[in-house]
Formats: sequence, C-alpha cells, structure tokens
Amino acid sequence: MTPKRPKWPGITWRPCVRESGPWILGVNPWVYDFAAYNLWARPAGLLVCLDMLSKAGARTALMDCMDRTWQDQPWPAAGYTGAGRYPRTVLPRPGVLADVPRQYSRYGLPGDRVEKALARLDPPPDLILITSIMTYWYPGIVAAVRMLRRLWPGVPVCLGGVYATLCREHALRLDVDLVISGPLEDEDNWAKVWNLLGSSPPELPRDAGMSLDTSFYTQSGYSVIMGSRGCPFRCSYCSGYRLYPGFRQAEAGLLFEHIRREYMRGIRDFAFYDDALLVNARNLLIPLLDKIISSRMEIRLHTPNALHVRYLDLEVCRLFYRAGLHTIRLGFETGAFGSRPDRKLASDEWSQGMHNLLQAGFEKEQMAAYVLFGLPGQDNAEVLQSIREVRRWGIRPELTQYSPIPGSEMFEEAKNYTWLDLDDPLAHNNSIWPCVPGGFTWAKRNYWSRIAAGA
Ligand code: B12
Repeated sequence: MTPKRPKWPGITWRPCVRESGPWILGVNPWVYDFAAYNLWARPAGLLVCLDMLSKAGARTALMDCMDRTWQDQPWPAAGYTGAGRYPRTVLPRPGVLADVPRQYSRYGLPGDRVEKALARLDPPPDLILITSIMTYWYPGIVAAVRMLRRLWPGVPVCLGGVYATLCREHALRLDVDLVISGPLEDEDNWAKVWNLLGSSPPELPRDAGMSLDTSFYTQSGYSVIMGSRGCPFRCSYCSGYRLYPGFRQAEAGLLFEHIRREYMRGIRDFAFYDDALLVNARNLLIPLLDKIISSRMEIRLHTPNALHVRYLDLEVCRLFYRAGLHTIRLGFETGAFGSRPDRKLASDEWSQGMHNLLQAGFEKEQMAAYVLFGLPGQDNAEVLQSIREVRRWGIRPELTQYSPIPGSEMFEEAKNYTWLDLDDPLAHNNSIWPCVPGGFTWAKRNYWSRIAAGA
C-alpha cells in the first residue's frame, strides 16, 4: 500500500522521487547540559543520512527538538546572524553530576508539544533514526526513545552518530533496535539499516556522505556548509579520525549550488562545519570562494569550528574577505608551541596568519582565538601565556574547556587527572572541567574570565 502523505502541522515533509518507498522519521533529540548556545547548530549527521535515504527512494521527515519548528513557539530572539540561545527547563542533576555547582537543563522544544505533534502522524513511520552529537548528551536520547516507544511500540528505532560511534558499548544498553557506529554510507551500515526495514539495500547515491538535506528548515535564518569529511591531522585530544578515517572533500560546484539554493530561499548566514577547511584549498575552498565572489551574493560566512592558522596565506584571507567571512574563530590552542597536542602551528605561522588576516582587511572584533583549557595536567602558566599571546594581537581569547573523548589518544591520560569515572559519558562534559583539580567552581570561572578579558 502506498503510504499517505502524512499531515501534521510543523514537521516538514520532504517529497520523495518515488511514491512507494519506506517512510523514515529522523529525530534530533533534546540537549541535556549545563550550558548550550546555538552557534549555528544543525544535526549535520542526521541531515546527511536523510539526504542519502531520500535519494535512495525513502520518504523522509524530521523532528528536530533543537529547532523552533513552529511559528508560535516561544524562543529566545536570535542575533542578526542567526546564532542565539535556546529555551530551557531546569532539571535535577543526574547522580554523578550531583555536586557540580551549575544548573542542569533540558534545552529545546517542550516535550509535550513534540509528543502531541508526533502522535498525529498517520501512518506512523516505518523506521525512526535518532542521531547523537556530544557523548554527554545521551540523556536526551533516552528521553526521546522513551517518548517514541510510548507513541509507537512496534516501530523500529535506529541510533547512530558521534555518541553511538565513540561509546558503542554504552549505547547498546539503550532501548533501541539497532546501534550504528560510523558513517551510514559505510556499506555494512547501509545494509543493516535497510535490513531493519525488511529490504535489501539500494545503491548508495553518488554524493553519499557529502551532501546534507537542509530543506527541512523552512523558517531558518542560517544554514550549514560541510566541505569535507575527516581530518588529516591527529590531534591527541580529538576523536575525529575515529569518527571518519580518511579525508574527503566535496566538489566546489556542488557545494556552491547548495549555498545558492539556500540563498534563493532567503538565507544569508552560513556556518562551515569542516574540521580541516583550509587543507587542499586549491581543490575546494579557493574555487568555492571564487564562485561566491563572482555570484555577488551578499552572505555572511562563519567558522565556529576554528580555522587552522598556518594555512591562512594572504590569497586565502583576501578571498575570504571578499566572499563575506564574518565570524572568524582561530585554533590557537596553546602558546607552548613546542609541546602542542596538535603540533600543527608554529609561532611564526601564527604571527604570519594574523598579519595576513589584518592585511586582508578584517577587523579584530570579528576574530577570537580558541585557547585550550583544562587539559590533563595542564599548567596554569601555559594558559596564561596563551592568553597573553592572543591578546598581544588585540583579539579575544576564548577558553575552550577540554572534553575527554573516548577514542582520542589523550583519553587514557585524562583518566589519571579526574575524580570522575570516564566510562560514564556524562563525565565527558566540558562544562564540569573534568580534568581541572577540584572541577568547575564559579570562583575559578570568574578568575579565568577576568584574565581572558585582560583584567
Ligand atoms: C561541527 C562541530 C561542532 C559545532 C556544533 C555541532 C552541533 N551540531 O551542535 C560547534 C563548533 C558549535 C561545536 C562545539 C563543540 N564541540 Co564539536 N564538533 C563538530 C564536528 C567538527 C562535526 C560534527 C558533524 O556535524 N560532523 C559531520 C557529520 C556528517 O558527521 P556525523 O555526525 O558523524 O554523522 C555521520 C555518522 O555519525 C552517521 N550518523 C549520524 N547520525 C546518525 C543517525 C543514524 C540513525 C545513523 C544510522 C547514522 C548516523 O552517519 C553520518 C553521515 O556519515 C565534530 C567532529 C567530527 N568530525 O565529527 C566535533 C565534535 C562533535 N565536537 C566535540 C567537542 C569536544 C566540542 C566542544 C565541547 C568543544 C569545546 N571544548 O568547546 C563544543 C561543545 C558545544 C556545546 N556544548 O554545545 C567532540 C565531541 C565531544 C564529545 N564528548 O562528544 C567532537 C567529536 C570533536 C572532537 N574533538 O573529537 N562542535
């Protein structure tokens, strides 16, 4: 029987090329955390999956618990670039986090409204895909699965994403039918998902893994761009290579088409999600920026995931300037240049990159440099030195608290510097300062904020 086109207000339906494919609901669950700020967030992994599945013949829909979704849904006003706060509900802290002196909250849409909207689905989906982003956000998945089981006890639920990949053993304990670790476009994973639907796997679409379906966001002020997957670096604090071994870049022309489509529906702000956007710039970034410049589209580009400063030569900086780079976040990480955990930035490269950005015309106010804070055994003097070096250029240092991530080289070392049991993903939360002696306190936080502000 051909499924009817489901009618329910607020959830976007993406028309599919075929009329008879299975119909699949994607769910981006709530965030449970001590802090959450929307830096152009989108569940990119899930959007990539839905893109592949719909190109392979499925009908797809999305419930994003972190998106405003309904016109009449109260939501904190976003800034002019689309970044902003989320609504939140304060919750009791879970056991292992009971002593953390911060409020713990659920961020995103009200649970009852989400449940009521989903309950109107007719017919129910054939399959539900839940994504996971930060490992320590898993309570949001537990809450979403409980709701979905209440609604449709018989519909198979498949979990994938960062948490499902890095904490597989933990994820297997949740009440889901299938846990997928790694990219959906891996042939084994692709087959497992279609088998759960009772079908044999169709061929993967040509751009599988590189294209994301952002058309679900009908009233969005911003969009995301993913020019590459993976990262050629092996930083000891990062789990990137576990999530995506290898490095693959999109075709500049296809990426430009994505931006142009979004532009045509009124979107002006675009955030890059790449880990290594500037690597092989001749292959992707330079042709992409050239195309944006020639098109005369007036857009703002944002790099919340940080740029590798050593690749910021004058040509790239000038093209970025003309194409509309607006929010510049730089990976400074640590001023102890000789013993850096990433070994990817030397002191003269940092100075050269800064010179090039300024010479290209960027304002210092547009920039901030991420300084790693709370690394296992990190000396305060090193953080102070980093802050001083960044401030010497008149730009803002932004302290990024370390999160111990399973699968990273530094994870084992982190275990020796924390009072927490890192087998529980809740303990990976960067907001609790898991490897700082004594953990997070407001006094320490205020001290470091003052230092970072130059007091
Ligand atoms: C973009 C990004 C961000 C963005 C926002 C992301 C968001 N949506 O909220 C910004 C810049 C804001 C950010 C911030 C931070 N981030 Co970040 N971020 C990333 C990054 C680079 C890309 C994520 C992504 O979208 N990838 C692209 C998609 C396509 O890949 P994917 O999600 O893995 O999806 C594939 C598969 O997993 C699978 N899949 C996904 N979902 C599903 C679902 C189903 C059902 C199936 C079958 C398959 C499946 O198929 C997909 C397609 O192949 C990752 C690193 C990485 N390379 O993944 C880090 C990463 C997720 N971040 C990380 C960290 C540490 C942070 C920060 C804590 C940094 C800091 N110290 O401040 C902050 C925390 C922010 C917060 N508290 O809100 C860590 C994870 C930490 C953890 N414990 O989980 C990562 C892994 C990087 C690392 N260092 O190892 N981040």
